[in-house]
Amino acid sequence: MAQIQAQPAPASQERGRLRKAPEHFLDATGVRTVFAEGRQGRRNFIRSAFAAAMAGSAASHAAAQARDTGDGDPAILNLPVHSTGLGQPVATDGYGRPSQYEGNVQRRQSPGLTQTNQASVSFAPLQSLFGIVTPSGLHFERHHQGWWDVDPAQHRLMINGMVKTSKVFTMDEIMRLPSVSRFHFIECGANTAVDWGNVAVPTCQYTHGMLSCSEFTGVPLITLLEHAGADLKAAKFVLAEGADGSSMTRTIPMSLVTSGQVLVAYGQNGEMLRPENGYPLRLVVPGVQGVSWVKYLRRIELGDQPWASKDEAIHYIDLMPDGQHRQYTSIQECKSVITTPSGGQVLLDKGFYNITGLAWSGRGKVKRVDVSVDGGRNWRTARLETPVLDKCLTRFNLDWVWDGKPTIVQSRAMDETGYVQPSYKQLRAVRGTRSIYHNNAIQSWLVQENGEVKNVQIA
Ligand SMILES: Nc1nc2c(c(=O)[nH]1)N[C@H]1C(S)=C(S)[C@@H](COP(=O)(O)O)O[C@H]1N2
Ligand SMILES: [Mo]
Repeated sequence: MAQIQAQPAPASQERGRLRKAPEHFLDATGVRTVFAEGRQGRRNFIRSAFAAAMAGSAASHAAAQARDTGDGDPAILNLPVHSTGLGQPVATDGYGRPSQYEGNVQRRQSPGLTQTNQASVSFAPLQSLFGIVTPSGLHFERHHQGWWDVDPAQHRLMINGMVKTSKVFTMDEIMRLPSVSRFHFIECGANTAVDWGNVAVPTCQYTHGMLSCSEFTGVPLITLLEHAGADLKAAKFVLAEGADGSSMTRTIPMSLVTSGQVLVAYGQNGEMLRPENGYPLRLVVPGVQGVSWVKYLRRIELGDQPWASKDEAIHYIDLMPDGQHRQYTSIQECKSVITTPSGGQVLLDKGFYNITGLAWSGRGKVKRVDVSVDGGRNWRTARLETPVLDKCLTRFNLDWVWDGKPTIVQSRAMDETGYVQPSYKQLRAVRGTRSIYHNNAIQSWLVQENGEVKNVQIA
């Protein structure tokens, strides 16, 4: 059976692939098969794909037979220590850790990006993740002025501007209010930025890894504004300000707030926010680029026009082909990426593979993802795995039998507004080549004859 290696340090990735035994595939298929012949047909397809893969290689055929009969495979014949000895007692450090064999799954800093002392980025290892939730310890980070572990007892949130009375909340007061929990993605506006100019970025961790998805828990901002007696008729915008040295300030349209979507969040994936993600309080602005998700949130001001703060007048603007800048471009448009096979991975053999990836849209739910395995000539509709949620990562999967020849794999997402993810050609026709932010073009991965997967761009 063909397996996939990840580079660098392939061991853990390979183990991950081996966990998917054939029967497991069959059990997990279910709900949304796109094959006209239905579930049974798909079973047959997978079975014959495996048979083809086995027939393809005499060596792997022998190995598979040895595994099936237990004949000669020491991993079957010899009882390991963990089957005969006494295991560990309950973990005593009070907070669990991943397996020692998963040490390669880490957020990483891009070797290609200039790191100033504390203005930094780490990327989430998308190629190693399953489902849609990013484990908190692997959430990407973007700090304009370093991160802090802020004492919640000292932390305050002030609400001022167009309100009856300015109000200051303690964390205890905020956490007594009615809360909601919602799954949303957060994507830095600069995700995939380097690919505007070139394709030197080797892996999907670095091309798309300023993207994460969590269950956030907190209080809708509108609840706090009502407490302060906000003038919801006159106020058109809120300004959100962080308590770190970057003086992060962002204007957010009131319509997003009154719809109840914007949260003042303290929870992430069932526990308090991590310090690097804004502990004890951050703004959650679903669908909007990461920079507006102000961390260490300390102040909300209501006003009737945008503030044009440094983070929206000088930074986070897009240079257009006509020499003008686009400003206040906050929504993250529909986008997707195949995470396996992706740059840096190696397909060890021809045969069956589960193509898998992530799709998302700042305008709502993902409606459809099409996948091409021939450089964009033909497209097949992938299975969207449940749940498919509003402004949230959506996992897609597609069965594929690789014939061993060089080819290009791509995914193209569509959201519920009918918007379709553009090609680089379409994107550059409108936006030129000198933007940094909001690159949502279709990603192409070249699978080479030796199985190595590379980042390429198709005009
Ligand atoms: N206070 C504060 N908030 C901030 C930032 C920051 O540097 N300081 N960085 C912003 C940017 S540019 C992004 S992309 C997201 C990153 O969130 P994360 O570090 O939790 O992934 O936080 C935003 N909020
Ligand atoms: Mo960002």
